[in-house]
Amino acid sequence: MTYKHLIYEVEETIGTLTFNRPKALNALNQELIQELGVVIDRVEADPDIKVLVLTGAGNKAFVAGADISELAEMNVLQAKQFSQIGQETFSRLESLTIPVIAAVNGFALGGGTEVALACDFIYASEKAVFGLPEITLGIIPGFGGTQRLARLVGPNRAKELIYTGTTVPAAQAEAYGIVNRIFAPEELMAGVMKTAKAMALKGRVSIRAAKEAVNTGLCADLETGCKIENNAFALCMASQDAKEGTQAFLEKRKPAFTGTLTK
Ligand code: CO8
Repeated sequence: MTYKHLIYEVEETIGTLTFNRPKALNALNQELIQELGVVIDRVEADPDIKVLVLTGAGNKAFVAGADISELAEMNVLQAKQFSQIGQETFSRLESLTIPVIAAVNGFALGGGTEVALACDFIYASEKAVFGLPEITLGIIPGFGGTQRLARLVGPNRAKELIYTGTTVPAAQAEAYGIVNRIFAPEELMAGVMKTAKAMALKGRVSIRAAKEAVNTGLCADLETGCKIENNAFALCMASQDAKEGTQAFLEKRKPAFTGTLTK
């Protein structure tokens, strides 16, 4: 299947989704967000995909935000609906049961930072720039940025960035905890793929359980979070992978995970 604004490729067990509107610095228009939803459907339905990577076409931008030329023409209801569809799509991305890595290769502004924040973590090129500059357009982030950035870096840092619209280079974003690792531009994808492949070899059930425990637990108090972890841990113990992983350790060999539950 081909897309107008995205490229979706699969190599072995790793899917790579490339935002592909380089002339507009990969800005998110309504069609692109709809296509993103279709790719998420595909990833959800494909048990062979173990990790999803997001990146941007060209050497300048990951995503330079929502498409400002479209935004400028929207009335209140259209803008509200676009914000809601974007939020829902990014939440679906966040809720995928496999790891999702943002490979941020350039500008990640507005909706670009927002979609990267919906991924499990961010690896960035030295050239990457992050920020929520919507305030300079007389608006605010509308794809979950006020919520995810505040949860990640704390409310005070998030408010400073959002109220001023300041953009920050990769090194600053790393210091704030937005970015996990920084690479030379030509080494970014190799670094991302190395981590993706390492995660793809792990058990699907335990990866899913770990992601659910962290994500769902973060929305709860510590006691509830620990109960969520406890249930997720017990679920892992029902998997073939738990038997295989522990047995492989005892037999001093590498585990071969299948991602299946026992009956
Ligand atoms: N939307 C549409 N087109 C864009 C966007 C964008 N967000 N960003 C860049 N472009 C286009 C430019 O218009 C230009 O097109 P053209 O060649 O036809 O003139 C082309 O991309 C190249 O851009 P520049 O010439 O501006 O390149 P520079 O290197 O000079 O600057 C920047 C690069 C700094 C990234 C600059 O393009 C810029 O500031 N872009 C806008 C960044 C921004 O403000 N992003 C936030 C957008 S709002 C948003 O994301 C809200 C999300 C929530 C929406 C909720 C739904 C209602």
